[in-house]
Amino acid sequence: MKIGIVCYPTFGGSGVVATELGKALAGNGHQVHFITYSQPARLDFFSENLYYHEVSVSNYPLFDHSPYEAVLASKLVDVVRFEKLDILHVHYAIPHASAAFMAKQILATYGIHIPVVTTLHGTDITLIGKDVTFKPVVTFSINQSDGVTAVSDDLRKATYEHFDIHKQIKVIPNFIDLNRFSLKKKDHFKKAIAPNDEVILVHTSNFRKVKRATDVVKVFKKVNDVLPSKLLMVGDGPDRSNCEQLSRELEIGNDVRFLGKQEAIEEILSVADLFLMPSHSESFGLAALEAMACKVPVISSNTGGLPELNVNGVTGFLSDVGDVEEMAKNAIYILEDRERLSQFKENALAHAKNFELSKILPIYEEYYREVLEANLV
Ligand code: GMT
Repeated sequence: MKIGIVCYPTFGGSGVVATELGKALAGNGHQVHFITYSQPARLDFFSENLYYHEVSVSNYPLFDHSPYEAVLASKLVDVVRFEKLDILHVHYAIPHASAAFMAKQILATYGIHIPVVTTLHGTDITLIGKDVTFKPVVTFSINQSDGVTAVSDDLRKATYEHFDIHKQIKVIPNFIDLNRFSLKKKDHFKKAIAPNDEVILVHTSNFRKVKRATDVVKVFKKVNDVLPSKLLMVGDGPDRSNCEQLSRELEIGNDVRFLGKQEAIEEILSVADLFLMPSHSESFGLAALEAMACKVPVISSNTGGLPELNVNGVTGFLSDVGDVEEMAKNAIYILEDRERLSQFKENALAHAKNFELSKILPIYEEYYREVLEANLV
């Protein structure tokens, strides 16, 4: 198949999923065309089946805000026509689904009928999408998509709850490439971070408010009071300085390292004993799956799709959003006993295997075929 993929080319989860999916599809012999405003973060190499089309955003002085949706739609028309794509797969509803709808209408005037699959990732539904400023467009463009997928059952339910959707939504969970995300031998790094064999806790995110990264610091403080431990904070974003400030105030600054944005997440996860994800909202929690694949158990909130990923008492523990007391208690329970810790680590990997790329990729391929067949003209 010739597949067009539209996504945010950033470090965010939806961009990562879209890019990894495109790479895997290309590996399976499909021709994959990425259409984004800059090179996706994990697409910095050459492959004969992968193409990248840049959407250049105009800076014409009349525009206070560039009309990205219009240039994206024009680019989609161009790529579909001249590369003869079979299907468009857009990740994140805003504004990709509506841009694809517009492109589809324009293409119809050329006698080209291209099906559009929209994958909902989370905040496009649960946070920003349901805001009145976007809601009519999001509702319309989901209903106009030829196929709709959501990354968890919870997100599917939330979509039906918040929007008037009359389309079937198929749940296709996110996936993990176990060749990349697996426990690596990183003894030197471990020694440098925890010279006295302290346990290592890790948090990775974009430090947006929704991640509640300051709860990570609060949980760690309680763990650090009873267990020799270190915390690695990976990523960057609006809440990072609040976390830095809080760790100074709590006098744990020497045990907390802020590593900023990192590419080789799997190497950092390879030295970790526990992953913390206290998010306010999380449709899936890809970062937690990456941790589990590297044998790291997870302490998370019980919001959104997290209970579908983190099995309470098996791969880690779930608590109510903001319950730092219970999160710390559970973290200590896992970490204080090396044998127990090692059982949780095994369980985390065993469950991560259910989301292996090789299991999820055929589901997407089959879904494309179904949508194509249903839309034959
Ligand atoms: O969580 C973020 O800040 C990024 C966001 C995105 O849209 O890129 O992630 C969402 O999509 C990921 C991939 O499907 C999911 O793993 C995340 O749980 C989801 N984030 C939220 O729902 C807050």
